[in-house]
Amino acid sequence: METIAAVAYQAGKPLSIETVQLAEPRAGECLIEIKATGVCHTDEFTLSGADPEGLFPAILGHEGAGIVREVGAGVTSLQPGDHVIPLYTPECRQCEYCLSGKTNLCQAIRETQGRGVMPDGSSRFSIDGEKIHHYMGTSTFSNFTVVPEIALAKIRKDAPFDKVCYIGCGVTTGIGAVINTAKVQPGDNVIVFGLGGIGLNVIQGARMVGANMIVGVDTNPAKKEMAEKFGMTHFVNPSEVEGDLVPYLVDLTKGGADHSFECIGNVDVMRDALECCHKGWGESTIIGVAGAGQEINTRPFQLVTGRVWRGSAFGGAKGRTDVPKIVDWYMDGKINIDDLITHTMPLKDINNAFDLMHAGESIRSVVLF
Ligand code: NAD
Ligand code: AHE
Ligand code: ZN
Repeated sequence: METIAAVAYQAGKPLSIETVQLAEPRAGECLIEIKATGVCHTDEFTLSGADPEGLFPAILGHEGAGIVREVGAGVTSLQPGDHVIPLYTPECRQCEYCLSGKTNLCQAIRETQGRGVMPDGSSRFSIDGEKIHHYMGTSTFSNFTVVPEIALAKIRKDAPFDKVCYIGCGVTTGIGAVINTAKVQPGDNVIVFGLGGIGLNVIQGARMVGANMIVGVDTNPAKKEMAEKFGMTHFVNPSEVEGDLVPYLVDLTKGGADHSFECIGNVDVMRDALECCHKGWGESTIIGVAGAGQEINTRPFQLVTGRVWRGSAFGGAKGRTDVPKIVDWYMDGKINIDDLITHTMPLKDINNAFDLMHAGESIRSVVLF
């Protein structure tokens, strides 16, 4: 069949709207009609050329929601008409990782996903016979896409696609990092670096679990108002702090954060996020994704004296199990997604989403098909 998609031909260049050939789903795969997709900073990261796994040409996008239109041989858990959220972190429920009970990082198809192909090593996308790569196993910047069954969370049919698509990455990543990865406790003091589409969901999660101080750090003062609405108690603009940021934050939190979160992808900020943690027990969770060749630094003394450095992917969530529950939280009014979706646009205008992100004007842009 043919579909319309935004194709990334080259790093640093705008996406190109193209008619793309899409092969039918093979065994264990489903054809999905994408109804809406968010644009995450990770899409920008890969498009920029900084992603060591970035491949071109590719169809980016990993924050979608849609409807199963066709299932391949052997698919048992889904049928045409089911509403789904594609998962860049699948949940096969069979691999060593899924069975460990220690991680959400299912490895069943990670290797082929990183090579931009389906589990059998081939791509379903092409233009005039030229292969187009998949991205993160999801490729939601396409009206139709093919996704393995193990990478699809079945969700309730009354959930609006244009809102719950954000659960496909940003919402789950932010709230999940607080609940699943860091396990923030009531009364904890929390510092969040970066108040974008991820950081604001960290703030929302911290408020949900009953954190005490929720300090937000961002170089863009325009983020303050929204962050306060989501539960931020103190705002810090690093450019307005006299002297070093770390001692300022340690002082503000009377000894340091119980938990900090880096939601930017800046390795220097990652260091600050660790070092502003409380001596003896403070834990810093890295969510931001840093470019090829970049490394984090600190004095080992920071760890010797009790601070902990960890990371979180997809908020530690097991997608097929947890995503439908997060959709319920939204439908029950327990979490706010609507206010974070600041812009919507048709696919033909998807490059505007990247412009708005670069300008710091959007939280989440959602493309509607
Ligand atoms: P975003 O662009 O919406 O937000 C980034 C925020 O950081 C902006 O508000 C910006 O003003 C702020 N910022 C930039 N430089 C800063 C600095 N030096 N100090 C303080 N604030 C600064 O991005 P997003 O969609 O929220 O994504 C954030 C990061 O999380 C990205 O690196 C993205 O790739 C990553 N991410 C990781 C996961 C995961 O599973 N680990 C999932 C989604 C996104
Ligand atoms: N390709 C990058 C890694 C990017 C990365 O860390 N991705 C996160 C999700 S970001 C979603 O917005 C993730 O899930 N990581 C775990 C994994 O297995 O990729 C690189 O540096 O190579
Ligand atoms: Zn993302």
